[in-house]
Amino acid sequence: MAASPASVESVIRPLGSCLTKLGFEVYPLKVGWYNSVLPPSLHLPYPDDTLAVVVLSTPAMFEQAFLPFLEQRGIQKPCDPVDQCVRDCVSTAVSQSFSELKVDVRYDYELLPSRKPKFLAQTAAHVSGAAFYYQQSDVTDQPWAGKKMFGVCIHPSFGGWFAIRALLVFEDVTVGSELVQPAPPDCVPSREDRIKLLEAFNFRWQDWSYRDIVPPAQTYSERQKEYFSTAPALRLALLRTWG
Ligand code: GSH
Repeated sequence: MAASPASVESVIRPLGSCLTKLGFEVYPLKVGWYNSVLPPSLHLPYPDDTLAVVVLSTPAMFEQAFLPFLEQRGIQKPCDPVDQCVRDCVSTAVSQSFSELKVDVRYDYELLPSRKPKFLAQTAAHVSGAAFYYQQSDVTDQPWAGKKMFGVCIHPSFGGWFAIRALLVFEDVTVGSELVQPAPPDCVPSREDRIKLLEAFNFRWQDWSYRDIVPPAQTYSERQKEYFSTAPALRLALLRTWG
């Protein structure tokens, strides 16, 4: 497909129209934005101007896609219903919208033979402008005495109440200067709040308080909270109690 200003729109519009109603969001990026912040061993093997799209699930995904998916399909073995649902939604949207295009679809749960993740989800979200990836290095004068602190992405509308699900690389779509890199909204600008965020995420992630570091427009429903706070091995039993 030739490079043209319509290329980004002609990918994002049909993809968004399939996936938004299912509770997902889609953000375009150039492969070069992603590769430029990573060491060569983690690069995506495509030219810098190749179009990619990062797919996030918002709180609505659970009710709009996941529960209907379970209702229709039942639970298949091996039992990874969330991953199955995301794969079903994304692959249906891709095959319906782009039967002519080569799309390399990488899911957050997939590993390469080297055991490295197929893509770094938080980096992709950050460079696309979808969600700021707060890392240890974003805190000046760190109080943690050399301890490793994991970073976390915060979405401007949903705080931590979202998940990064997939990266789609449109192998034959190249984009030029018409796609301008947006800065992700820095919704946790102060050092104090960044410390609070990283400590809540690293030391108390199970209480989910880090997700409320900014007032979220929407959080997970009580049912969704119950589902994700249940160990995966016990979720089937939980689903049965819901009938
Ligand atoms: N592989 C299992 C499945 O497919 O059902 C588990 C999936 C799962 O629980 N994924 C987590 C998730 O969706 C990690 S991404 N969490 C939602 C969240 O933490 O916001």
